[in-house]
Amino acid sequence: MGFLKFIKEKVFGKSTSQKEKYIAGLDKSKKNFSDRLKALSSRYNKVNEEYFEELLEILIEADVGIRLCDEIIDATKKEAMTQNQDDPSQINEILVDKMFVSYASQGEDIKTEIEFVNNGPTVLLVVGVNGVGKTTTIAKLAYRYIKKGKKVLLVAGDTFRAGATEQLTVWASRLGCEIIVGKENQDPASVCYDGMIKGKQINADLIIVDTAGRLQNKLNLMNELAKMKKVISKEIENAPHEVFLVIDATTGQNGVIQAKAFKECTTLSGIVITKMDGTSKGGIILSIRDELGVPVRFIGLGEKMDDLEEFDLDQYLYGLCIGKEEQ
Ligand SMILES: Nc1nc2c(ncn2[C@@H]2O[C@H](COP(=O)(O)OP(=O)(O)OP(=O)(O)O)[C@@H](O)[C@H]2O)c(=O)[nH]1
Ligand SMILES: [Mg+2]
Repeated sequence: MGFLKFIKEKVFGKSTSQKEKYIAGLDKSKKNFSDRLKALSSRYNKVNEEYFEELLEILIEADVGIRLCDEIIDATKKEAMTQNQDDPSQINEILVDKMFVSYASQGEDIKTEIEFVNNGPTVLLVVGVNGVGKTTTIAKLAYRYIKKGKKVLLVAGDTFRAGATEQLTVWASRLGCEIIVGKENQDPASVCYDGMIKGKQINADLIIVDTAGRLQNKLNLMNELAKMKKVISKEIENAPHEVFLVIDATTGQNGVIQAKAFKECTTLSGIVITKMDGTSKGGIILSIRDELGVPVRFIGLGEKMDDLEEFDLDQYLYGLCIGKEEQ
């Protein structure tokens, strides 16, 4: 069975609303990737070295990342030799299969949802550079877990950017959840402290802490995050339980560089990739996973509150490689 058929069958039994979101959100990426693969295979009768060079180019332009691109192409060539295959469309299927394997072989951490602790609030710290979509993602996550019956408290730890607190406050009132805010320029760690106290007092299930997106220098960032974490863990044992780094998919390989810098500053338990709907370079997900080894937990597929989906490799490959035309 061809790999695309295999993906179709796997996705068949999954949530259709999720499938539609993935298809719509990955439409631009699909045009830049799978439509180009198809166009390429129609220009060749048999594959040759030049064909593989063009394949490599398509992968690179999808932002898969050079190291991983080479690895995928090498594996595709090897498999083609083993199968004695030179039909271009079959080679394209082998390529997609190798992309799947490259992601799946990074480890069995299929966990995407936040894991709640048994007693007391679970704390999630959300970090990332300016404008990547942290605050929006926090609102989306709060919406998701409120819908699941969890009591959520937001903590506006970004006290530096004018308007940041207001933005989160607007979301909190729309979501109908509580929020702890600080004064302008108040030490974010002290806002965290207030947040933890409040979370325990109201028996929150989930406390989500927003942070400022400044990355002037690594030492500064490291110190600030360490201070926030220290205050949080002093009030709530083993907290923060999760630290999510938010990356904007439209920033391409720059996002990967940012991610590496953050990983050096603090322990990350997951990555959220936002604005997938706004990029044609959906291969960024594979690249991030390859270079960081941190699992992608959620992806943002639009600006609305429910435009956040847990990351699902099958749905992702379906959206990237098949899309709406062939449903
Ligand atoms: N299309 C699209 N837009 C998004 C997505 N996520 C966030 N945005 C938009 O990105 C912009 C920035 O989002 P914010 O949530 O304010 O980003 P931030 O990281 O909190 O920014 P700072 O607080 O300035 O560091 C907003 O206009 C959001 O609507 C997404 O998944 N898709
Ligand atoms: Mg923000």
